[in-house]
Amino acid sequence: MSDFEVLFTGPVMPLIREGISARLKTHHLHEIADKDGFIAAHATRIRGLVGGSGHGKIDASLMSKFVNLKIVGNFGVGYDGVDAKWAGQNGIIVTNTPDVLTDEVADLAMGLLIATVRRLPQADRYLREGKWVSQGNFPLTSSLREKKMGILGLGRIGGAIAKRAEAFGLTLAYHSRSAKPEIPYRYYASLVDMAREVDILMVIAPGGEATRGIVNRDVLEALGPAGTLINVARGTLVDEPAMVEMLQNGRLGAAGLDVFEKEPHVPEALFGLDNVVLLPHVGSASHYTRNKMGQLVVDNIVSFAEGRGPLTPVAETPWTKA
Ligand code: NAP
Ligand code: 8YV
Repeated sequence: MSDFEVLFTGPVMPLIREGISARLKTHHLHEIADKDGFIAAHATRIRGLVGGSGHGKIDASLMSKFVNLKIVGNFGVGYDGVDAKWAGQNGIIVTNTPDVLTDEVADLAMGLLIATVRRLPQADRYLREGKWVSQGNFPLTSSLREKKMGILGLGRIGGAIAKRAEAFGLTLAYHSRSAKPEIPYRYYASLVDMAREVDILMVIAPGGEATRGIVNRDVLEALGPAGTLINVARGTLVDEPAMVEMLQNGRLGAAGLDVFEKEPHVPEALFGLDNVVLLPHVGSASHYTRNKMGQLVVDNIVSFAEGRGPLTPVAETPWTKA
């Protein structure tokens, strides 16, 4: 076995644990009671860290404890939990899991959209509570027919959502930092202008400081009482207190949310609202796709440790063969 040692910063799926441990020496920080003692004794031997979106931050203060750190493997395409800028400045590669989850998340986004507009969970509750018998038919709902959807972040997943939405007959527009000339949908340089023009705002841009609160009160006002917000990106993109208040007072029509600012904690005020559909961050959470993501984490770390380079380094930490 090589002298390339890897530290798991939190619990990982067995496929990752076994896949990396079969090739490299591994340690499990979350299973060690005296973490500071372990780091003091072993820090110089650690070349790789593996964590993920749900496993706490991998920030500069953590990475800087490991002077020989070379690679951080992130379980997820979104790597807002890793300080990739600092890693890049300090010669550390960060890898993520793009592409293998794109279709799964796009499917979930469309499912959440339909569930929100056609009120599927509410209809399910209505039936279970015996109201179909006691009160008659479930009230009519809003519709996707003749509707416009604006996509915030027309990247890999946003593009896959757009493909599906076209098949549903939606008229599409998008907002991102730059227009994409090859894309046939209308581009809005201003998010608030797009929100004013559409019925549905689909949020699927990266998290992190650059997008914090980008879906602000003005954007939500522009979307308005008949508007629907779907967020499958990160909770940090939306001004959550403003969103909750506006869903309560009807200034925003409805919301379908897979992500929240302080996961797994969700504002309790949302639980009592009838115009929201809430999911516990399950965009990529199928056995099939999580296995693909896990394998990509393993392949990145092992390929790098064996001198073949990372497979999917993030933009801030490009890799060039020495
Ligand atoms: P991607 O291919 O990098 O696409 C991101 C898009 O966002 C790009 O089109 C980019 O276009 C745009 N963008 C970036 N920064 C922006 C900004 N400041 N303002 C406006 N637009 C901006 O990423 P992806 O693979 O589609 O993934 C997107 C995100 O989805 C991930 O980062 C992750 O947070 C989230 N996600 C959530 C789940 C879930 O379970 N709910 C699962 C997977 C991913 P420009 O460069 O032109 O701005
Ligand atoms: C998470 C995600 O990785 O890929 C992303 O950016 O949000 C998800 O697929 C997943 O929740 C694991 O924490």
